[in-house]
Amino acid sequence: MNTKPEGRLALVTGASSGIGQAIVRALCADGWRVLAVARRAGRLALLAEETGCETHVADVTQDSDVQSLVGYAAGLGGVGTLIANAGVAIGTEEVGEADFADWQAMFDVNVGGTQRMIKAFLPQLRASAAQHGVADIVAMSSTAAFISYEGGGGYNAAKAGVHALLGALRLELAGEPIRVIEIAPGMVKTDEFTLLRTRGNQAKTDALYQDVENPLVAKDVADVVRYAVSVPSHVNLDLIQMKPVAQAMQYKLHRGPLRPKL
Ligand code: 8X3
Repeated sequence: MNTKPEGRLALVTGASSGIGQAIVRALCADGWRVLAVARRAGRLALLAEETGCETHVADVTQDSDVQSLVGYAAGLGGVGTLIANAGVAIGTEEVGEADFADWQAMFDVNVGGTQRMIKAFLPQLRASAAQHGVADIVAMSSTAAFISYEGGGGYNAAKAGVHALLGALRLELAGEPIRVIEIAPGMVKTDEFTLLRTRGNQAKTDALYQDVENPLVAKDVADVVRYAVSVPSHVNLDLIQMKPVAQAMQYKLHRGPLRPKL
């Protein structure tokens, strides 16, 4: 039997844009109560108007923000599904050139934000698991966690860190009915991710997606998340790697139409 939301609360970080926003939409449509979390209040307000989600402004790199978020979520009955989606890639400099401040910022959001949220919400997740028989931790890594590429060093390291901590967590939670689900997307076309990575260079951003037939979009990833949290509670889709068909791997990106070889 598929796992139903049953009034449980799903918390989504990085909810003001891209994949996070799409996850909020998908889970609300599936009947979840959703708490959308991000730094940008205005965007959260629009999302709440559209979907009926709850919202709370917080920066996952700030302990005090996360603590006030814990209190807010407790007031809503506690979190049963944590979706640690907030992530960022900054810059494309090579290892020998990069400014460590950029790497630090990536580690703070991707690794630190994920760990901080898991640590803060484990008590609520455990309480929800006790009540419903299951709780979920979904975290966004990337194909970049597994395959390095030139100019990706800091992001590769940050996402490899996310993958590594989830592996440890899954072992540490063995024996508890808590699923640890890692989603590792490849090329996803969203409004902000690559633009931020290229420091606002629109031409460079457009060039990346040039002639790629159907890169993944945020909704594709959201649909996988909604599926992963809805499968029967004994099924743990522990690592899901997803890429557009045009991307066999980072280095094998097909530009132009996809055609069968007849
Ligand atoms: C983003 C995927 O291909 O830019 O997480 O590394 S990629």
